[in-house]
Amino acid sequence: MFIQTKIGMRKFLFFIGFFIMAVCHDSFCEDGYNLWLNYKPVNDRKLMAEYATYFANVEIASNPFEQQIRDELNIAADKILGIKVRYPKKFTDEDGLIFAIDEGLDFLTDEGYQIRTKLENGRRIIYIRSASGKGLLYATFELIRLMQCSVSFEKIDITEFPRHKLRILNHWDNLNNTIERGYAGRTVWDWDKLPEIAQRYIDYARANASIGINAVVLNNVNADPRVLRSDYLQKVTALADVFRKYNIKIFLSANFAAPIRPSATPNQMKKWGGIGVLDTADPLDKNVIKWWNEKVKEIYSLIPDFGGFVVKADSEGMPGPQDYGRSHSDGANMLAKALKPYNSVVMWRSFVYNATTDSDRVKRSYKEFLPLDGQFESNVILQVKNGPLDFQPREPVHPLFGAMSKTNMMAELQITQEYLGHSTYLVYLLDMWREFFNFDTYCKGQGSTIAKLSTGEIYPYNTTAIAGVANTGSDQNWCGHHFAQANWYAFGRLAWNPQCDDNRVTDEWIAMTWNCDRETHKIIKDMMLPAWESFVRSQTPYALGVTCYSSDHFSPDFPGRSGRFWTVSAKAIGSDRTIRGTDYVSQYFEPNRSMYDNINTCPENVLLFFHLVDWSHKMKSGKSLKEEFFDGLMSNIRLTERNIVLWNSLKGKIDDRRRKEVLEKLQAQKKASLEYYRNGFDFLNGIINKK
Ligand code: GCW
Repeated sequence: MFIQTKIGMRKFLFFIGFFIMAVCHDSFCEDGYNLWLNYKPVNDRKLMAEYATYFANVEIASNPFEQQIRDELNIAADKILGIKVRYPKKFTDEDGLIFAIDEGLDFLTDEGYQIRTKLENGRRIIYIRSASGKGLLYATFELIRLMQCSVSFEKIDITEFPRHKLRILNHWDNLNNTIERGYAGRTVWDWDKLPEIAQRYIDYARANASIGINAVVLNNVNADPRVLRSDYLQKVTALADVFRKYNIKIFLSANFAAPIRPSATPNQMKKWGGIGVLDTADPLDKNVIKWWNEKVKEIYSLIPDFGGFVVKADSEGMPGPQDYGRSHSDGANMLAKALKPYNSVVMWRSFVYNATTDSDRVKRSYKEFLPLDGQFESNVILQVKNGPLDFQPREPVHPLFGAMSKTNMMAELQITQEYLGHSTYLVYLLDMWREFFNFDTYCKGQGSTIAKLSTGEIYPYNTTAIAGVANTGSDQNWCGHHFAQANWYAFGRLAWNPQCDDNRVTDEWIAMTWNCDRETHKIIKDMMLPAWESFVRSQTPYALGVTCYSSDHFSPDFPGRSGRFWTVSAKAIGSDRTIRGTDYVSQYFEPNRSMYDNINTCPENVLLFFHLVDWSHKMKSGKSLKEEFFDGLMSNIRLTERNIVLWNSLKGKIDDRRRKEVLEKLQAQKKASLEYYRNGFDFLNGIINKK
């Protein structure tokens, strides 16, 4: 009876709290800053009351992340439930949450966790268990996510663990605060003010932790060597101190020529010079080796859990071992040896396309790296872009995946929409990454998918990792476009588990970000899902290749790109990469090689990447390539017009500022799509009709 009254009172207070919150809710405050951690009362009051009962009785085992767990529970309880969390000295005999360390769960790694509801003596206890505090931190965000998605706590039974050990955001951020291929303002790191800490760093770390990202490369792979200078390392240390609290490790992009003396004309790339006093950066030179060993030692004295380096070498003007007649493995191994005593890694990028290697650009990276298989130190990871060309809207999978069996490999995906309409277009990338992970390389027979390779199920990589080039910046909403936040979110969830349920990921993001009713949710999803495919059909039909302008990677330039990345005539369009052409197809395992080689078995979505196809070629739809191609060119216009109508139908359902900002983006997208269409249509149609 006593208990019943107490529960009744709690419910009463809860409803009062809810009422006050609902009245005070100011939709004008929404600016996207909170991302998916946009804690709001959920629509179902009964559920809210249920959640509230648990938060009155919380016990957290002592662990290094205890404070962050408490902070997060407190924020969520305050904003979602309008209550304060109670942490009684002694766990009471009511419903409650128990966060416990259970070393027996180490088979889930130290980041995995279980969340289970148990009925004990007529009350419900939710046990949140992990082998370490890291898992408890991730479980906390999961628990909050359940509330944001209106899932009842009555019967939770969740077991989770990450499939990649390192889940990394690569920032292409420069020390002058600009971002290469960034479309959301300037860098989040205020290099001038650091080591002073800003709230934004903490919120950035929270957002990443909430989706399981546990590593960050702070600076551009086109690396300014000064980031390794002692004064910059102080700034990096300050960020590391913040991020550590959220289980995030810091990595740096290292300029291979850092040991040499500064250049008299510090310009860019090779002309930068280094930050040292040497005349060479030859990886076999003993002074160079000594320089790196000392630099690494200095870094670890400041950041004991420093993650390691990422290196772009001998690529697009960046210095590298080849400048000294050495190989990629010589270069990578020298750095790897310096890092080995600290158990950390070098992520060596495979993005090279030296013209002397092969006349077909897409063949070059494979040809340079495959012969080095087996020559890399065990703490080197080869970081390979998803496709062989360069983050195109659609490309086949890079053939190095699966081909190198004695080298740790990791994928580099691009979250920032360099070739996907910047932050002007609404393009949801989950399906693109799904296609990548599902690809079967056949390297060890059927079922050798990228998802399995990447998570170390096919070859026993020493470390598994995945990187996404970040789309964050100083814009209030972090990503420039409110919908671009979805790509950051989806990347994190895929990095955690590449075989996650896509539908669920999308639904979670919508529910957590927009806090909307069911109908609105459906419309938002409907706007997102077709966007990637539609973009491909308009800008890289059938994986044709680059069609955008060379410097901005946004404006249309079909005329300028034809003859370079693909060919077109009145008769045909595409690239012949078959055995009879550049023989790129032979970089794939069978049966992929034969499948791509044959125009009848080559999947149509990559047809023009592999074949030079007659305009009159009959497609599976029954239409000619020409008909389908030109129809597809219009799909971005059609989709954008439709999305504008859908978005306008949500007036009154979406908070004002975000609604207006998205509408402005959609209108800009419509204008840009029209321009793109005209450029493609006029040029190609002109060629076809040329007498
Ligand atoms: O996609 C290209 C970009 C460059 C980038 C390079 C790379 C960081 O246009 O801006 O440089 O790839 O990945 O190294």
